[in-house]
Amino acid sequence: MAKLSGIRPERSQREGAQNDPRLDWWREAKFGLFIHWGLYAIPAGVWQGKEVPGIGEWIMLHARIPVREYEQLAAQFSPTRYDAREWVALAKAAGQKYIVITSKHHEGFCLFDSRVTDYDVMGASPFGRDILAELADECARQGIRLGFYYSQTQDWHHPDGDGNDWDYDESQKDFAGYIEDYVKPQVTELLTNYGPVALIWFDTPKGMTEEQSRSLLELVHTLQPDCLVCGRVGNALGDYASAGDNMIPDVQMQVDFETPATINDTWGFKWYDENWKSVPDLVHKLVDIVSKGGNYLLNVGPTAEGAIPQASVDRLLAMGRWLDVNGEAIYGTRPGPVQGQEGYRSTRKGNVVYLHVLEWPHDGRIAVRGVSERVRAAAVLGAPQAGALACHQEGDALTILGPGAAPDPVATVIALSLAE
Ligand code: FHN
Repeated sequence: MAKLSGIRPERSQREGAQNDPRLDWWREAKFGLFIHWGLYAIPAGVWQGKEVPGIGEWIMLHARIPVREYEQLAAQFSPTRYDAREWVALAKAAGQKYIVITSKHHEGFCLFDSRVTDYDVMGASPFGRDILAELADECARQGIRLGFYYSQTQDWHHPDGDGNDWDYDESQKDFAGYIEDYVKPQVTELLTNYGPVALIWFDTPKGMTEEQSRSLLELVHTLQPDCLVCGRVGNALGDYASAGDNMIPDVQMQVDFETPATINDTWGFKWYDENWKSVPDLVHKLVDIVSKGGNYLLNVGPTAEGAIPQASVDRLLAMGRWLDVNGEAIYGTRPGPVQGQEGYRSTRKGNVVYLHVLEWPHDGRIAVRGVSERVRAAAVLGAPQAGALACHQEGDALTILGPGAAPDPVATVIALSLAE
């Protein structure tokens, strides 16, 4: 088993966190909703009439937009369609167990009421509603955990934040001062004003020193001991490891990890990005990640008006329908014994191994290796009428005789009950 495949060492899990019970809910959850929302949803991938290549939330950097020009967008930020109740209900219907929203992305604009800056939704936009407060209330009401993404290193608006070299002279920046006097007070606000926070999703640690990463970790744990810190706090200090964007490790991992992923090709809304992943592709990615011991944090990028694009909604709801039938093979499972076999994945809970058949064989003959315990019965999840499937086992080689066509065209799960 590879230890760090697909995960940069500095974004790995800190020692001791693997057995930490504070992660229990997160290990059970498997599937979360990521929300990237900020001023970048207004230009939506276009600046001065030109389509700007790259991910939508990076438009300020990619088009080298001066701070004084970019910050004017705040005056247009009035997302009248924002309805926290709808967003939370969508995540729940999708089978997602936690939500992570950008409180401040690299552009620097804050979606929450911050005393440390006026460049926030209350001080700089006509909207005048604390987006995070509404979401936190709704998450509490509907019973789903909420975490905050916070860009601790890059801040293209703040003169001492990392990344903006078109307005500011990099050599004059006081990055350490920015961490102490801006990042820490804001993280404190996030952990003080919004009730219990499930996790803080730091990002792009870049040049953070070990001491800086550690002090953020400690700050979070001091303010809310149960709040988790994502591996992108840097210096291998996260409570769980963070895989690269859209990266799924090749093999089963020994660390707790999460793959953040786009549903099309952008995180922040870009009106012309129509490269939507298909529902089978998204479900297969979820299964693949879970079978290797990870969580899938799937992103949506709401529009400037506050609507989650319909294409995202449709896909999430379809995933939820698949999970309604097959959720027991996902939530609370650990990686199963069938690993590294094209077209198959496996998860396990107690005495049941769930065999996920991603590509149904034409003759219905399913042959896998790795199940060395005796299989007592095999049945397709959600299809009790299909009854028990015939199985033959020799050593760890298992053959199951299934129907000629896939019982579920998205992905079929066969539950293998093992002898006690
Ligand atoms: O630069 C960001 C990017 O905009 C996005 O937020 C992703 C999400 O994982 N994180 C960074 C790149 O890895």
